[in-house]
Amino acid sequence: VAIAKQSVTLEVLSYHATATIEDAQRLRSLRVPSAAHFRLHDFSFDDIHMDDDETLTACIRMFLDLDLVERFHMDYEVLCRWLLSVKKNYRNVTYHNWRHAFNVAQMMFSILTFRNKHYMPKTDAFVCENSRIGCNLTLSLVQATQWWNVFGEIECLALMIACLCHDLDHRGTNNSFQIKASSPLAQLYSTSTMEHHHFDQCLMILNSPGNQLLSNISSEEYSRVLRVLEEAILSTDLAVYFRKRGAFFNVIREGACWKHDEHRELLRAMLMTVCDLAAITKPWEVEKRVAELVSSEFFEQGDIEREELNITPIDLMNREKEDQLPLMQVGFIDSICLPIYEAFSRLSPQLEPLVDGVKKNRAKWLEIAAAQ
Ligand code: 5BB
Ligand code: ZN
Repeated sequence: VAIAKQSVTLEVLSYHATATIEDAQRLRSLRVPSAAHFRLHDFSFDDIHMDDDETLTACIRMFLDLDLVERFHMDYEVLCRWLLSVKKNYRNVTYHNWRHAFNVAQMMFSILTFRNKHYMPKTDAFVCENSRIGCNLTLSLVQATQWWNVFGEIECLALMIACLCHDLDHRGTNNSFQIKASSPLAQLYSTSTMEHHHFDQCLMILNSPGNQLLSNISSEEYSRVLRVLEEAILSTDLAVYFRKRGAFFNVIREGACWKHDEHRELLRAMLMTVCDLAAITKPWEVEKRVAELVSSEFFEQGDIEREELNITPIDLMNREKEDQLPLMQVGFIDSICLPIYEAFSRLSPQLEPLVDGVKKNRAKWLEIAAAQ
């Protein structure tokens, strides 16, 4: 078993290529426009009009504005090369490609950096008032400022890397496909198969010469970043979301205190889902376009299942059942999306636009379903 596993590991892990120094130097020479120029703080952000260079300089802008480059002594050229390598290790699949990863990172950035309406810059300590579980710890600025201050620099760094890397080397097929096809990946990891692979790919890039973004931080901080990073990427498995969300809703109901590691860990996991699914919160034109990409990728998996595995795909992946899409989206919204966006909007009223967006899209999908 050990030897079989070793050869599967080699087969899976041997493929990967990083960006060239020349490409890194070219990116390094590009001007980096402001966050305002790219509208990186907008929840309704859309990347459709951006070229690939712009997506890369926008990533640099997010890292600069979060102060990650300064704080973690990142070499600017290494940052450029790392970003290019991450992009390069996304495949040209219909939905789970670089553009998806970039959009997830932008949503994380906009959530980490929005400002509270009642921000009071002169006060730097608040009692943890929203806790009804007897937490008397003093929280710095939590009540008054953004989520950035809840997590701190280390966790923000890990979350941003996680967003950019969370679907690395996705093949456009889901976990159950890996199992059904008994792919090498499924032999390696029996649960959260793809997510484990995304994390492996992320580590491989971070360890590649010229791409070692975290080489200038202490070993204690490095271990912590990797732990948070792994949890965050594994949390993008919807099965993990279903497993953890009950505990998260309980914590919110009973009074969360973000000084508690376990509460913050749940919060980070749920936040990854919020960002991963954020297309469902976007203006209708964006949501419609993205849903078509998601749907096409599902159908393409269905085609492979028919042709290569000789099985009839489930309705979700069966292009003959295309007319079910609008009602599936309503089901997706009701069972998966609305509960989590509503929970976050109760934690931060500034996130209410996300819930409004989901509700508007729900009405649109229902309208289409009714007209059929
Ligand atoms: C989601 C869980 N899945 C295991 C079974 C299907 N469901 S669903 O019924 O909630 C569903 C979700 C059905 C259809 C869907 O899209 C049709 C275009 C979706 C859906 N999922 N719609 C979306 O707009 C988005 Br965004 C998503 C998330 C897509 C990524 C999910 C990848 C999971 C791989 C295991
Ligand atoms: Zn994703």
